[in-house]
Amino acid sequence: MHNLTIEHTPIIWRYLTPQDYLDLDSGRKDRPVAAVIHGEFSPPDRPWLQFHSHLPPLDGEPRIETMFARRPTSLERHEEYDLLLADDFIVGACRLDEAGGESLTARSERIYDMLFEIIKKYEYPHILRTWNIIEDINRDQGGLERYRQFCLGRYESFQNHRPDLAGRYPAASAVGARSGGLLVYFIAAKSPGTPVENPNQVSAFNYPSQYGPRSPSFSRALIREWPDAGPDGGNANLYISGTASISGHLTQHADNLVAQVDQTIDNLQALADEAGRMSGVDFKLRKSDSLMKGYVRNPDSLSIIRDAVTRRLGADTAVLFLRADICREALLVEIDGVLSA
Ligand code: 3EB
Repeated sequence: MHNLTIEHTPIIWRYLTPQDYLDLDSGRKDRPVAAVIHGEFSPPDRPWLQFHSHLPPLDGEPRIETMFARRPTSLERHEEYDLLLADDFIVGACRLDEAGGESLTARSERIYDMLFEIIKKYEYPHILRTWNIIEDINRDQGGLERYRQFCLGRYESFQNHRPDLAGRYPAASAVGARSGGLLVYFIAAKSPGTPVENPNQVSAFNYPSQYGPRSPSFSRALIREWPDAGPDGGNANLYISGTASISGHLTQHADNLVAQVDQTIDNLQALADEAGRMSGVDFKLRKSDSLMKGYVRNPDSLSIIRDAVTRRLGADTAVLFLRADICREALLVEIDGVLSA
């Protein structure tokens, strides 16, 4: 079905303004595969995945996080999920709203069941990266915080469908929105990546039970080397999970924004170093084609956080700051991203 001369490239990420996004030409060589819309902007349908994150950019300007790849693609729309199929990877977006009496635990298990059924049916068995956006993530419901319910349902689904992935989970982020129900979007591939753990943190899947009845099912980062080089000559992506001011398993610097940023960036650096040690690829945090997202709990803290991040990462690294809740009450900021090398 696909063309015989497929050019493989890494997935390339960009943050676009609405105008640049509207100007995208679907005939270009690097085709858009997915667009995560942050903020209020509703573009017309295009032949790739488009959906809203429910996480508004803190500067008030909508931004479209667009993924490109030099591949033939096709789009499928379903009632509860949309899917973009490329040749050796897919990007999916699964949604469940808050209607009905179902607990978030049950809903989280069901959305992961959906994900596992998709990757089985379409034969993309390796989940590289997930993003989990959870309405009202810190609210207690029926005696258990919704984030902890989410972790419980996700864990059950992993156990039921893919017990082989225990300890080899995808990279992930899990943050809170004010609306939108439950959104899980993901990249899965025909061939695997390499999970990375942070030597300075307890692996999240080994967190003790004080953080909830089941530990979070994610790896701190994941290395993916694609078959051929992208426009800047590199062929590797490092997907870095949501990273915060945690060392060991303990939250650090509960009341100190700048110290939380510093601890977070130390953790990001530790992951880039560890990924480099494992793969021989030189992943750099300070680089113009690194793309980071900063999740900020309190909009009033944006300027302090942004200054602290810029002091460490320099002005070349693109960081998009979004309003989001974070899965531990004392965490004020979390950063994730993708590095290319
Ligand atoms: C942490 O390090 C912060 O449950 O999928 C970060 C990234 C966090 C992913 C998840 C949670 C998740 O524990 C929280």
